[in-house]
Amino acid sequence: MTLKLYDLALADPDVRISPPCWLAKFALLHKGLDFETVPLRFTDKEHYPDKDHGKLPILTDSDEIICDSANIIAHLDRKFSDKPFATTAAERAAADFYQAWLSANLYPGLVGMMFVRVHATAHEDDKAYFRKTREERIGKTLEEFAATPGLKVQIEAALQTLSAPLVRHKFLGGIEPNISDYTVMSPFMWQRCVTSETLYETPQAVAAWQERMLDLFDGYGRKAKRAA
Ligand SMILES: N[C@@H](CCC(=O)N[C@@H](CS)C(=O)NCC(=O)O)C(=O)O
Repeated sequence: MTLKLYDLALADPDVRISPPCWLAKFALLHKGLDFETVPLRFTDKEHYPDKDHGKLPILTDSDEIICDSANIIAHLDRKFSDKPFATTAAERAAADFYQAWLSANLYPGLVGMMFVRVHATAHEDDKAYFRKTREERIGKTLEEFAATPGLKVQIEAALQTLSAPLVRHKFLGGIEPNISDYTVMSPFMWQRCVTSETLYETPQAVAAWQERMLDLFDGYGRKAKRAA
């Protein structure tokens, strides 16, 4: 069995940024699997295992091609069922809540701050593509988007909510990390790999949890290369 994760890279092929790619990597690590990552840039589409899908992550498991982080997680959980990502229906329900919280509360502010920074660190050959596709999506320039009033306040409010479970629990999964932790940590890995700037205040309980997440799997997240 050969597991290969096709992983989005910036100008430096060792800087891997994408939140869904991070989710897939945490999932593979959780299962204790050996896997290889293959860096691909935004415009490297001809090397994507599924060019029509055109997005990463993509996992290849021997001859099978699995696109989309949700399908990768389902595939891994089906095939390697001894270490489930969530063990009870309550944990799965909580994971659905955290996914919705990310989309509604954290991502709007974070994306506003991050797009312009991803563009700055993208490969020269990717910059025009990244700007065009993202500006079409947001309906303004990356710079106007980054200047949206209230991004910092929005993120800090979201993090106050996230600190509520983390004041009392080591992980969102309780004593051990589960799929909720991997899902919520993934955008913070995006930020960490793209920029070292302090963009907003992080509550102590959230910062301590992020440190625990960085330490998991022999410090896989902590060791990940960051853009210069
Ligand atoms: N729903 C997909 C989202 C994948 C996705 O949007 N990936 C982005 C990177 S975060 C991508 O590969 N974009 C390529 C492009 O914009 O051309 C998943 O969870 O895998």
